[in-house]
Amino acid sequence: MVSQTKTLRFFFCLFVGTASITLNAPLFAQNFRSAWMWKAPTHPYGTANVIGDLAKEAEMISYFGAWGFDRIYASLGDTPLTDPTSIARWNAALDDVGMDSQKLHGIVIPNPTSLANLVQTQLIDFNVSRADPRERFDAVHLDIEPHASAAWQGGTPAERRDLLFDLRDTYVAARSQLDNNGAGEVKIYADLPVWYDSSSSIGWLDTADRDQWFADIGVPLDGITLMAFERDTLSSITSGVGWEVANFNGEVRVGLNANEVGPGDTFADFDAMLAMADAIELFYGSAIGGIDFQPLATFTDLAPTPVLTADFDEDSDIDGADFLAWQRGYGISSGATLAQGDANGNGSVNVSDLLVWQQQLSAPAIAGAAAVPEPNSWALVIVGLVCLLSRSKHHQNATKIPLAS
Ligand SMILES: [Ca+2]
Ligand SMILES: [Ca+2]
Ligand SMILES: [Ca+2]
Repeated sequence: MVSQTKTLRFFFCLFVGTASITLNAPLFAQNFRSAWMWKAPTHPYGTANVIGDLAKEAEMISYFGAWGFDRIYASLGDTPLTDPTSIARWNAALDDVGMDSQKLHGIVIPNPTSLANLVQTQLIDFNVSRADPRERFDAVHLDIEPHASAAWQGGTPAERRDLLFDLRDTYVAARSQLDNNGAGEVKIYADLPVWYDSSSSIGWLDTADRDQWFADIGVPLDGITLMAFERDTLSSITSGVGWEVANFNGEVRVGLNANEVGPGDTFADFDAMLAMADAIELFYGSAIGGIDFQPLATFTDLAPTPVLTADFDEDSDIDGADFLAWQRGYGISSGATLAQGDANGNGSVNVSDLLVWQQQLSAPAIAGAAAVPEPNSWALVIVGLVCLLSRSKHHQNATKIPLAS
């Protein structure tokens, strides 16, 4: 009992000490990357296998940090109805590390009424029921592909243009549904192929007609991701996305296809795809919002598994000394080392690194590790810390996403 009391007093002092560190954390230092996280029930990192499993959720979010993700597009279906507790936890955990949670909808035929109903029942009802804003979705992410429909493939150019106006009206319906039902703060992002502006297969009346359509979708949408698929040079990608980057009124990101990696394919290997992502970001700078990978499942198969370690002092255990190293380093936004508390190797020290420490403390995996004291007490400290640190998050979000002009 004596040792337990002393231990608790020690943690209490730690907690009080933490309150004195700055609450204005610097910007989350990273590239701006993301991926489409589909249900993928046969893949360990499909939402079907991650959401609802606390340990896998935390592992996934630590990996997001290591890969430089600033948001995730997750296909969750009606899980906000069937398992709201897990969705709330997932959204809050992403929020705590400065990531946006975007609810992904993959649809072929644009339909304003059915999308408005989906957004109402699967997102708005959930969001308005959560008192804690950390638990809410930040955005709807729409992957609507009329060009994949039979109507498009068998249609005339004029009929394809009509389908794109249905698409525009579907975006507008989602925006109205959010605005009119207490969810006006929720953003909308959409995926587009790179060629809607340039293909003669679409019966635009003239360039003004095309320009007006893009201007129209810029009203309901906050941003678009242009799917630059089957293009293996920087110049072929910039020729596909350049018009939209210059003209779309909102954020533009570029999507790369992780399914096009291998000998003889678009990218010879994973490193070649990442090098292209770097080249695109270097070329456009802040004129684009970032690079997205489709899909997350394949991306994770290709990417080296990030090394996550919370043994910051490298003495082969995970304990309070490592926590203190993290606490001293907390807030470093770039160039952080392991010794400073960067558990996921992304150069910054934040709650994501604390989650790694928490996981490894409660499940010590290092050979010869000493007995770990009082994980429940540590959990209390973490709960308090996460509450404190999350207060600064919305300040970060307000400034972190560059907009195309
Ligand atoms: Ca284009
Ligand atoms: Ca250690
Ligand atoms: Ca880190």
